[in-house]
Amino acid sequence: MLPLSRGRPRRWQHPLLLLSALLWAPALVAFNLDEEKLTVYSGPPGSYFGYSVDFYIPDPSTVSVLVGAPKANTTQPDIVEGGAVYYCAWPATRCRQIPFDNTNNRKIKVNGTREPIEFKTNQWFGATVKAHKEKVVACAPLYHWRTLKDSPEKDPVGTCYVAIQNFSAYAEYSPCRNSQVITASIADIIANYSFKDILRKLAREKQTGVAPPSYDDNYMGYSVAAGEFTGDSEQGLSDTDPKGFDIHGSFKWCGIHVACTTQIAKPVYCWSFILSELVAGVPRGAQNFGYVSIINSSDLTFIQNFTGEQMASYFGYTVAVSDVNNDGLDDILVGAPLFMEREFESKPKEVGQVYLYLQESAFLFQDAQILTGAEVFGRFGSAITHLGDLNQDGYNDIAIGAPFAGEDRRGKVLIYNGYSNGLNPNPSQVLNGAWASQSMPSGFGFTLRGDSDVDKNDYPVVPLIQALRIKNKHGLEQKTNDMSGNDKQKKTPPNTKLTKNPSNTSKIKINKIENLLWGYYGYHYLIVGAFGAGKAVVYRARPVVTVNAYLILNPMIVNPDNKTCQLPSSQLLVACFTVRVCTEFEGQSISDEIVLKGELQLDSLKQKGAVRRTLFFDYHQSHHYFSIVIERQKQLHCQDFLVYLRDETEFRDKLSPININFNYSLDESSFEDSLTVKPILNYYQKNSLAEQAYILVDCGEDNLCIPDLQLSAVPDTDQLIIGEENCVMLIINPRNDGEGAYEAELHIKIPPEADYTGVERNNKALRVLSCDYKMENETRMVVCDLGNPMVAGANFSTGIRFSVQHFENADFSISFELQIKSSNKINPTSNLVNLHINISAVAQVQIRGVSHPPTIILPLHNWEPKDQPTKEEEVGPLVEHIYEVKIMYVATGPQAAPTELLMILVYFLYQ
Ligand SMILES: *[C@@H]1O[C@H](CO)[C@@H](O)[C@H](O)[C@H]1NC(C)=O
Ligand SMILES: *[C@@H]1O[C@H](CO)[C@@H](O)[C@H](O)[C@H]1NC(C)=O
Ligand SMILES: *[C@@H]1O[C@H](CO)[C@@H](O)[C@H](O)[C@H]1NC(C)=O
Ligand SMILES: *[C@@H]1O[C@H](CO)[C@@H](O)[C@H](O)[C@H]1NC(C)=O
Ligand SMILES: *[C@@H]1O[C@H](CO)[C@@H](O)[C@H](O)[C@H]1NC(C)=O
Ligand SMILES: *[C@@H]1O[C@H](CO)[C@@H](O)[C@H](O)[C@H]1NC(C)=O
Ligand SMILES: *[C@@H]1O[C@H](CO)[C@@H](O)[C@H](O)[C@H]1NC(C)=O
Ligand SMILES: [Ca+2]
Ligand SMILES: [Ca+2]
Ligand SMILES: [Ca+2]
Repeated sequence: MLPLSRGRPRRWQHPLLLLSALLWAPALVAFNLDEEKLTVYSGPPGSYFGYSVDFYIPDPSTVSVLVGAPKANTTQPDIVEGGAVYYCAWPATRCRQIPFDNTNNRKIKVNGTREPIEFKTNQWFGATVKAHKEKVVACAPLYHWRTLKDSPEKDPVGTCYVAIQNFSAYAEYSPCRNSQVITASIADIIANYSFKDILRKLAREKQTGVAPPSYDDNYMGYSVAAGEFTGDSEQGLSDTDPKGFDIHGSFKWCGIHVACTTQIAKPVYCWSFILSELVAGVPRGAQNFGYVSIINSSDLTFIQNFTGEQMASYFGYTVAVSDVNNDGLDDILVGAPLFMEREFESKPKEVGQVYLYLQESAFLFQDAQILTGAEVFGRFGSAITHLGDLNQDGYNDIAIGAPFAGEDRRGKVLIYNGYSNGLNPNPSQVLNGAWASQSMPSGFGFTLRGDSDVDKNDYPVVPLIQALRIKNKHGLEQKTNDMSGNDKQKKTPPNTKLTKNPSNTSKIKINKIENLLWGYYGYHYLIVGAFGAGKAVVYRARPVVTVNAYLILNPMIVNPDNKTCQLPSSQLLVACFTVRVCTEFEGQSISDEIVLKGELQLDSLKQKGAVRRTLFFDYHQSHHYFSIVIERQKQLHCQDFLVYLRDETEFRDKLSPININFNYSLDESSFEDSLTVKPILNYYQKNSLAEQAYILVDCGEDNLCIPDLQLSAVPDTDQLIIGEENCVMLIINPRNDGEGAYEAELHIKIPPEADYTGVERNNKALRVLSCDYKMENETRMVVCDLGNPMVAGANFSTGIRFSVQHFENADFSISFELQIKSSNKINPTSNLVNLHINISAVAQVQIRGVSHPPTIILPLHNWEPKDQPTKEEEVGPLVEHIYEVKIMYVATGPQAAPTELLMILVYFLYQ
């Protein structure tokens, strides 16, 4: 078990937790486990109920839950807190202890007195529990026994019990001596069980090599999972088992793996195909870097290792196997819950990590995809479980526990959806524990168990066959014989009959079919243990409804002059069109009829408060809410809505498309049944769509207006005289040689010397435009309306007047910048016109000059020219000429001041 605290000063924890809570972005949707209809089981206080959990599905019609409570008191006489496993019927919330062992410690006679040979008090029975069909294995890792040496010692060997046939027979199995990972067949354990023979060894037991004592502290096999990593699984589908380990003639081999360490005995129970491999975590191996080994399950030799990247990160504390990218190859997930993130120059933060190794081919894995915990000391990666395809998208999904994360260290479980390239790095859902940390954290998420096993436990096979029978009724090809009931009839695995080539592709297919069937039977569950609070919570997946929706506008281009619809209760004729909404749905485990809440918005891109150009014919609103009842199997369900265009005088924008938006949600009130979980809309499918209608304008066949805007301009004067109050009129000729230009405007940038004074109104040849003065980004502009649209062939002249007088900073000319702009998509602007008007002045110039020094007498006294002068004085003596230029304006007004200019010319005399 991981230490709860690693001696880090406590005062650190609070501020960091607060900080990380701020950084934590919760998933927006709860997809797709139901967080309302939970089943919460409770155990005796202090019993650590929830430390281990598993499903117990003796037949496909019954699902129940097994919960380990390793500190529970039992009926065993004189044993204190021996630990127990509870059977919890589902969906009832009551649990009862399974009587694996009712006995006291066994005793032997030593020198005439009876002494205990074993010690069950505090043995932690129920620390692990695994079930397969009607068989259950649970272990007591801290079980001690008295060595039969001359000087007796208490040796913590751990022990396991198996129960079979609906808890009607029990047997003990206590294999741990020196080997580290042991596998044995349940059939052998039951057959050879003897209450008296404590040191019994099974003939066909398999174990890893005896490790030297220096490896005792490695925690070899602390976590174990099974998967296929050598590419030989299809042989496992054959009906002859080469190793002869199958029981009851089953095509799947079923055994116990017990990992024996100094601390714990953990069963993994059981894997299916004889040739699949074990994956064992060794969190303290490899000099405390931790590693994970793939172990050949037939001879328990090591095939491949993954090593942790950080010391004491507990890499391998958990391992899980799942095919998350649906390529038919099992992938490995490894948790390192104490991993410290070291950001540049900041203190390391213990956030935890999970590594996903995608299998590329036998013995070959991609570099790990890394998921990092979001909360300091959250212990992200303490538990990882395969969930099956929770959301029914064809990819297996994963749950990861962060048992000390969240508010009050309530614990969190994060759901990650698989996809073609691994796991989606953002969780689709975060489950929060309900129990605040008291004397100890509740540990919500310390233990996780998803419903269907990646190691292909064969219980899904029975529903598979039943489902096939059901499908056969619907006329599907009959492909399988009756495989339900007695295992012995299973001469051939039914899986092989589903497809012609029993290769990887068949495996994919089986995976899909299993997932489908699990969904079909509503069997997607997740059990989360919270042993600190003595709770186990069962979540159920909400069936996923995938809606396909279509929005069809008819006609898409609305001619405003085609006024064929008469508005109800008025004589008004309007142009109108139809909005058709069509929907259909897919989804497993849902009723044959669903109800959607639909919402249609007309002209939805217009700002709030702006005029919506279209309205619903029947409601005179631009918004409409309605219900859609869809039946399965029916073709598209369609509904029509008539929409009309307002009168052209009520809006200006004829060019921008009318956006029509449809969005929908599930009408949850239609799911009356309070027992079943409510379906949920597919989170990865957009639940809104939009289409656009266009107002027909004079834009030719293609209904696309391409204007050809031309602009020219001349001033009515070509001279501006400095000092005078100048008046200038620009005679402007805008032209449209193409199709209509929408919201066409003439933009004139005013130079700083000029001011806008108005539009020329007294000249009949010039059109009077409506113009406005505007300030845009410190630029002064005049903007004139050229029409909406500025029709094809428009060609006229207009006069805009300015006064020019501020010459302080003027150059030799001033310039106006003119352009036509429209809102058309193609060719929206005209040529840019830059109009220069010269500034003229008549001036009188005075120049005076002096030289300094006034005279130089040569040759210079004490001076010789240097061949390679390095200093100024070596070039020659300095001579300065100073000129003063005075510009006196002739035509100036009183305000004009003369400008003076000083020029200094510097020479050096040389020879
Ligand atoms: C088990 O019983 C002992 C004594 O009978 C008691 O002290 C202890 O608290 C009990 N433990 C639990 C988990 O109920
Ligand atoms: C049994 O008793 C004898 C003598 O009393 C003693 O020497 C011996 O160590 C005892 N054996 C054990 C196993 O306690
Ligand atoms: C298992 O036993 C319980 C009662 O202990 C009984 O209700 C149930 O029907 C049995 N199941 C089977 C498959 O025999
Ligand atoms: C059962 O146990 C005996 C010894 O107790 C052993 O010789 C025999 O091989 C065992 N049988 C199996 C199937 O393991
Ligand atoms: C994996 O590690 C184990 C234990 O340290 C070692 O015995 C084995 O040789 C390693 N296997 C490989 C393939 O590296
Ligand atoms: C006129 O509008 C009606 C109603 O939307 C439509 O069915 C018809 O096709 C339109 N006619 C033309 C010529 O656009
Ligand atoms: C005003 O300046 C901003 C930022 O420089 C720019 O994005 C914007 O387009 C400018 N507006 C006009 C009308 O030039
Ligand atoms: Ca294999
Ligand atoms: Ca894979
Ligand atoms: Ca999925």
